[in-house]
Amino acid sequence: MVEPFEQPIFVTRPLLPDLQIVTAKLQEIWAAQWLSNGGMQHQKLECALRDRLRVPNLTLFNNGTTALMAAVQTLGLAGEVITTPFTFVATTHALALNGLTPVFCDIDPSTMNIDPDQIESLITPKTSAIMPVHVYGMPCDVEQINEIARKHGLKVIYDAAHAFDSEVGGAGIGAYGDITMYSFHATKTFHTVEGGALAFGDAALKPRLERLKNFGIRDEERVDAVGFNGKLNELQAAVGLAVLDCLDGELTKRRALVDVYRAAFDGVPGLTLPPLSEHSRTTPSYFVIRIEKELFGSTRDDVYRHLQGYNVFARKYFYPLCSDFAPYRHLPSAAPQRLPVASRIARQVLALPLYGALSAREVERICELVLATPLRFSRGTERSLPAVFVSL
Ligand code: T4K
Repeated sequence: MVEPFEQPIFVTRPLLPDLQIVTAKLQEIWAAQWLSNGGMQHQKLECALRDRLRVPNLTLFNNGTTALMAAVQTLGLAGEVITTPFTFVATTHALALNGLTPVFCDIDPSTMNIDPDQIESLITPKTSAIMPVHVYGMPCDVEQINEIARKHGLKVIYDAAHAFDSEVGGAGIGAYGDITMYSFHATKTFHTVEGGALAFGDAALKPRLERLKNFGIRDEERVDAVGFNGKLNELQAAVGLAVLDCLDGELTKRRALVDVYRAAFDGVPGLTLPPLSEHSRTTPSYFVIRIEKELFGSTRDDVYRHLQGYNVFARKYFYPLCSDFAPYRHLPSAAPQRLPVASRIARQVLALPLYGALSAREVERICELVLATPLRFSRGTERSLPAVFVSL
């Protein structure tokens, strides 16, 4: 019998560095009397992240959404951009807010990323770019996407909001595409409270991006682009430096918890676990299972509600699909019959709690609750718990 958790267990919790380390950095900021507009902490973080992410060029932003918008603007995209409906809505908004038409492409049933085999059929004379997302930190098929883009003369902007630590073929994920966006929101594995960055190969983009995020200002007397305020401030950059120092420990803990989940759910009929790949590395941003009622005996929503009854707040990332939201559902590419895989998977996904401060024992309890759901919500689907729980 599993007792409800005394404190709520959320899908994630921010990585909080030792407060004394943050305070010491705040003292440096106070001494410098420099709070924003590319100060010392900002410069240090930009260099540290460029090294850590192994990318040639990087520029910081105040969040991932403004970073994506700047990427779209600096590449001068127009017309249509092929993207995935299975993402957080900021991906789609970054296109629409810039007057672009998102064209939704169905997803791969295994990786849940944009299905590269379907991209070419969506290309029209109006297509200017592809915007794939490394969903849950799992790399897209970057080689095939790059090949399609090269063949058709399209730009590629990757949304790597979840993919800070992801790699393909030993290279950091930011090495692919024209521009890669990272989000450093508090809920991300690496964060600056709110923040983001763009990584890119072409060094000529850097001054343009820096102008865009600083109101388009060239110098004290010239403004030569319609820019906005996308700057990361010194306090947040300082938090980022402190978070970066403890990130490896967090990643190790999260990967160990992923193993606990995998061991508990391995072979359970109706539960699909995130795929494993020998050629790429996934950031442990989320642990997302897929639940098929016909085999598992309960729906995703049954499990979601059951967990809530025990003070566990899993999330249905990414349901509904972006193509189902009011601003986008009128688009021809948003029709559910054109997105059969994404439509099915969006009803099955459940992101379970994953963060370093959770203990293995807590994850085991969450697994037990997931597996016990049919006993509570459905009749005739009872099954015994795996051996790992016999001692609980
Ligand atoms: N592209 C993709 C693929 C993205 O996933 C995102 C953001 C973006 C682009 C845009 O990047 P940013 O502009 O945000 O940098 C959260 C985040 O707010 C959002 O950043 C993130 N994706 C999205 C997937 O998740 P919500 O509405 O689910 O957040 P919320 O407030 O419900 O938080 C989730 C859980 O985290 C809470 O249940 C408790 C916990 N939490 C949250 C915060 C903020 C904490 O424990 N402490 C905290 O401070 O969107």
